[in-house]
Amino acid sequence: MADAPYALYYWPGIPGRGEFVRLVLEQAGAAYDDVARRPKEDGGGIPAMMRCLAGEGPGLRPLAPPVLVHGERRLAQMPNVCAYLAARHGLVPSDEGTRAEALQLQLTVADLVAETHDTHHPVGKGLYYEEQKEQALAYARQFVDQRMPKFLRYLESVVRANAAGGGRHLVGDGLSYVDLAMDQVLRGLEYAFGRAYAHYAPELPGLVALREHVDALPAIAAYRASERCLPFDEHGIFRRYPELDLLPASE
Ligand SMILES: N[C@@H](CCC(=O)N[C@@H](CS)C(=O)NCC(=O)O)C(=O)O
Repeated sequence: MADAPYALYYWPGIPGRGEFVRLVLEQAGAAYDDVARRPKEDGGGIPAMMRCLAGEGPGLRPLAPPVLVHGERRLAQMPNVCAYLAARHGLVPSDEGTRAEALQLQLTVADLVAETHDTHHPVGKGLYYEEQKEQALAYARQFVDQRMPKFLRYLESVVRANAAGGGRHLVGDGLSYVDLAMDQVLRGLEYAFGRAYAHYAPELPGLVALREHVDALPAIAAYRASERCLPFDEHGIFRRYPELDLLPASE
């Protein structure tokens, strides 16, 4: 089990929530099979992911991807998967209390991811964006004016409070999976809501510095320069729709 290979199941065409798991694996230097990105003929593709979601294989049946299979375990829920990997690869402090704090922050980041997704799908996940454009504009307005700054200012206060102890990370003394997730969300928000990102960035020096630090980590930089890393586009969670890229209303 300790040496069992990792298999990741996630939609093959988008970074999405799978990317948070990939970043932990890449920073850990762990080998993994990104199953659905392999050709169908090679046992990969969406059919392989659907078989996994249907319960084929070991462990608990998951509701939704990303899913990590490791030996007899099959784990889902992005923060849970990242926390599991981080504990195995030294990407979270070892004491119980700090681990719980790290998970709290990762779940908060996951909430921000979900709300960002809802800016283009506020009515229904099963509908196209084009069927909910009017509601998306209203949702994006409150996201850009209220929710995005609420989350980012909170996370900035967390990194600053932790930095007061001499660090530059969100939790603990060193790099954790939460920092990797934060980096990905900042990049995604800048992609999707470039005008709001530019507006709020000057008041977020701790997060911006953290992002620069994570972006420059050799393993992360090498991954992002590789074909393994998929770019953001208008099929994923962080989508750039010019009509939703609103300038925040002045407060
Ligand atoms: N809370 C879950 C959300 C999982 C989720 O929404 N996955 C998306 C892809 S990013 C999906 O394919 N969902 C299918 C569904 O919910 O039916 C997590 O953090 O992993």
